[in-house]
Amino acid sequence: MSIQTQHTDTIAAIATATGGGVGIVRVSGKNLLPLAQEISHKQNISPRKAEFCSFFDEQNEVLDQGLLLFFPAPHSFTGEDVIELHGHGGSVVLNLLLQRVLQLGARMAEAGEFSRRAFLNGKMDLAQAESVADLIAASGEKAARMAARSLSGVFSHKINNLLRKLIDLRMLVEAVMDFPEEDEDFLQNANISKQIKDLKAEIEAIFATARQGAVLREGLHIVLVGAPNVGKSSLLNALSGEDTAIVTDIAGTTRDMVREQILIDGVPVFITDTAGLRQPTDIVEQKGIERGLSTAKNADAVLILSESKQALSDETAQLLADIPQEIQRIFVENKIDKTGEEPKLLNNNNEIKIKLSAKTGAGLNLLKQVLLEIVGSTPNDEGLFLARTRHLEALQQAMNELDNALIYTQQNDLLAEHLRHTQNELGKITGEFSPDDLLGEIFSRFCIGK
Ligand SMILES: Nc1nc2c(ncn2[C@@H]2O[C@H](COP(=O)(O)OP(=O)(O)OP(=O)(O)O)[C@@H](O)[C@H]2O)c(=O)[nH]1
Ligand SMILES: [Mg+2]
Repeated sequence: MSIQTQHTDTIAAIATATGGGVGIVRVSGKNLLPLAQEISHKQNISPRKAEFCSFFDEQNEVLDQGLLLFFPAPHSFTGEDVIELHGHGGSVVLNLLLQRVLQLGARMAEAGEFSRRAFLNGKMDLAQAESVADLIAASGEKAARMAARSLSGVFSHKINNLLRKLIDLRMLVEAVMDFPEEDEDFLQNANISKQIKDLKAEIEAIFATARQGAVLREGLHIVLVGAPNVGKSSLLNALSGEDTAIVTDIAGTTRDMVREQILIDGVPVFITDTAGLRQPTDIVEQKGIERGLSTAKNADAVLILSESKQALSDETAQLLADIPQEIQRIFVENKIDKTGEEPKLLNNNNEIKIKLSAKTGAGLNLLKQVLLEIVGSTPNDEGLFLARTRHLEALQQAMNELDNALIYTQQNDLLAEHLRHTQNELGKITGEFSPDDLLGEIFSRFCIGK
């Protein structure tokens, strides 16, 4: 069934997590006043006003008491009639209330269906709808604040601004195509190339911010690698403040990956400790090392550990050669307490080196600071918004299309075509040009009741 034809029936779901003091059953559909009257036995229900009432079952027995809220269309979250029944939060009583609403003609809402209706009824665009899910799932305070910013339209506003400029440009080009004999030099005079370059620069800036937002949404993934016994597991434990990984002075202690999630300044960071790199002594160790390698290849950053004043092992140098260039490398020289060095952060041509001690904790703050810099998280990150990989891809494609457009500034038909593609790509972010199956995919990842 296509999404467009789905949103005529009445949907209902428990909108709150179970076990709280108050629980909410939410209903959305057309013409819901009779349902509200039936369940509450009240005839006069004022829009958007909390009504204290009893909720009744079909035998006119009281199921629960609470507040009823009625939001007539179009002034509601979904843009349809919405009813909220605020009862007690126990899961049994909430389910009874939900059953009663289903009996009165509603069906169970699918995951994300309320938000999908809000999107389809023009209450919010796709980027905003996605930020609803992100706000609920936010793993840290920063991510939550940024999701709230996206929800309020900061990101969408930037995209719509770009779209407006792009449409102006397309109108110019298409006008010249329609009346070529009148405006031979018109495009030259309008300096189309410069306008395209300016637009691309704007997208680039938004891309940079969006990428930070995407990292914050997903969290920063870092992997600890290095020779046996350099202190990888000790560093994991020091960062997390827990004894998660086993630490011994036996080389080859860690044989499988150990993961831990921490928050640095509200930013979620996922740390993976790996088996020390050396010629494996058995198949278990070999598998452990292989897994570590493949995780490192997909990380946002790898921390390459060595002991202070000692060279990298051959195996570690080999691993470095295998890791894609775009993955940030941070060289950590551990155990400075043994050599008596001071904690230090060195940055030579983007080669970052940190001297620290996992044992005493000296220099750990320098490492945390570097990790936050990778996320681009500055104390003042007001302009940031939460973004998804999907958004980054669309922005990247839009930039590619503008590059193509720049090649064809002398060939109006091809120029027009690439500008049209650019607009399609940007439109995917706000949902203007998103096909049904993509929408289904996006909303199915929401929770029920949202
Ligand atoms: N003095 C000192 N000792 C450390 C420090 N960090 C780790 N160690 C010691 O070094 C030894 C190895 O530490 P681990 O954390 O197990 O090293 P690893 O890199 O995880 O080793 P594998 O799991 O075998 O690859 C242990 O005896 C630790 O106590 C440090 O900063 N200073
Ligand atoms: Mg270890």
